[in-house]
Amino acid sequence: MQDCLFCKIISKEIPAEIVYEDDRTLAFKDIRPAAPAHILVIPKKHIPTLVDLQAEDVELMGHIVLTASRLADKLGVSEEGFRLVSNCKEAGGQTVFHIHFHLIGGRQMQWPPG
Ligand code: IU
Repeated sequence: MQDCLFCKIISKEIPAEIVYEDDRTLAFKDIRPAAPAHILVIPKKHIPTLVDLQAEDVELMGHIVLTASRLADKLGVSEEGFRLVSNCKEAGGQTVFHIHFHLIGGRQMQWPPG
């Protein structure tokens, strides 16, 4: 999608610190890390929000969660644990409208989130 920041990262028009890539997924370091480890895992397919998911996206979403889990292991945070979170629309705190999962780790998380 033309005006989507994350689509531009996928097409390499905008640089990012990419930590993993395959045919369906990209993972890169968040520019404003909320913890020692903060990676964004995104589908290459442009889907604006979780509300826009279709039945055909089930396998893709499973692939993203599995990718995040494997990355957590690679980052060394799977032993102590981590958080995988996706914000949806304004009230959910979403600021970039291309589905992404925050993989956050390396410190103790609190609940409930703000
Ligand atoms: P959010 O859940 O939509 O708020 O998350 C968007 C994230 O994208 C947020 O953590 C930003 O720091 C991050 N980000 C980025 O990594 N690179 C960018 O160029 C921009 C935002 I703009």
